[in-house]
Amino acid sequence: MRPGLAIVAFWAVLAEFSISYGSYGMVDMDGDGLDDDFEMTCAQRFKPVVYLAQKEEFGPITVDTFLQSCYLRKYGTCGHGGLSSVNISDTAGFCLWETAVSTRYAPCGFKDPDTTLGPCTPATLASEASAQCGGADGCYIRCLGCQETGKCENLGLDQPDAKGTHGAEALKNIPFYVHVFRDTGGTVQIQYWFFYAFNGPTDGFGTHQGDWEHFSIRADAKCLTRLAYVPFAHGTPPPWSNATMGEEGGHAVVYSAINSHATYLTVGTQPGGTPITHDHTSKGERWFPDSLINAGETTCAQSGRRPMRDDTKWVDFTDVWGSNSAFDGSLNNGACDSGPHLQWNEQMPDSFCK
Ligand SMILES: *[C@@H]1O[C@H](CO)[C@@H](O)[C@H](O)[C@H]1NC(C)=O
Ligand SMILES: *[C@@H]1O[C@H](CO)[C@@H](O)[C@H](O)[C@H]1NC(C)=O
Ligand SMILES: [Ca+2]
Ligand SMILES: [Ca+2]
Repeated sequence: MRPGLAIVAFWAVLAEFSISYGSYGMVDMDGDGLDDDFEMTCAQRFKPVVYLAQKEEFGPITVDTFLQSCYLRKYGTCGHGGLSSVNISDTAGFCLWETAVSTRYAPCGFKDPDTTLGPCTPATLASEASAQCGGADGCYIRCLGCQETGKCENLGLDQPDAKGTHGAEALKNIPFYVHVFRDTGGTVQIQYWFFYAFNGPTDGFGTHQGDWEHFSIRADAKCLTRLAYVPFAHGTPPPWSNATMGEEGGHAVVYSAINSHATYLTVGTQPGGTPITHDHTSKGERWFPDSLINAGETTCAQSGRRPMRDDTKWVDFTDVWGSNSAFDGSLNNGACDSGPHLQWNEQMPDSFCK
């Protein structure tokens, strides 16, 4: 190589280095001001051990695998709403499409009022939804193969993908998704997000596709000492606490309730998501993945925060993560329901762009 070329090559390498690495060798792809290696080291240090319930049918799944079974659908002008009240004798354990279509789609002539926009990919889901649906619950994703079959009973409870992953070895390869950011007072908050393909019924309530749950830890600025934690189950979370909890090899132990996957610290009967239901936890399959996926931040133009990589841009998807079609039995009423919203920023301080 001639000397001139060597110099050009040197500058090209240097330019590339400074674009992706910023100053002082720090990599901050999600633009939150924290070194991404620090975020991952921190998340690995405090990752919990999760026990699924004994006889849990609906195990976790990767977002990528789940989205392969999904289509983005735009709501039509009729049949969008749900029933205003839950008639449990109608719906307990049975989310039949015949019932849902006859109650929700009567004003639509009992025809499918919604439009299929196309398949979903992790990288394009959020941008497609925002461009074609306005990003404010103008769409939903229809998953578990219900689009191909045209209809599903019970939101697809019997579809093969609803079962997710089982067995300690296979579960090692199903990551927790993590969200790490600088919290109030210079502390670091680490959120561990657990994703399941299906939420089974709890005493007749809560059947839906797609299920996001999480557990949070707050650590000191250097991420060496745990300061507090909070398990999220339903509704208002309990206060942050550092009370002694179960541990295995220095890792916190949490329990995922059967069907609802709500997170608890103990085994047994737990207060559920409604005044009349109860969650049940027990020590079934152990889920302690080797790798974690740091999905980064949701896009915030003001601060420059953004998803970690192209294939984690799904964090920006603001519509529901499962079918809300009456043709799959969704009554949209809490018993036979649409998928959940991913509340990635719910526990961030208000000063953050949410
Ligand atoms: C609830 O559903 C049952 C069975 O379909 C029906 O007999 C009953 O009248 C319904 N109750 C109300 C309050 O709509
Ligand atoms: C919180 O509990 C953990 C585990 O027992 C302990 O290591 C840590 O020092 C505690 N944090 C504080 C601030 O006391
Ligand atoms: Ca970062
Ligand atoms: Ca982050």
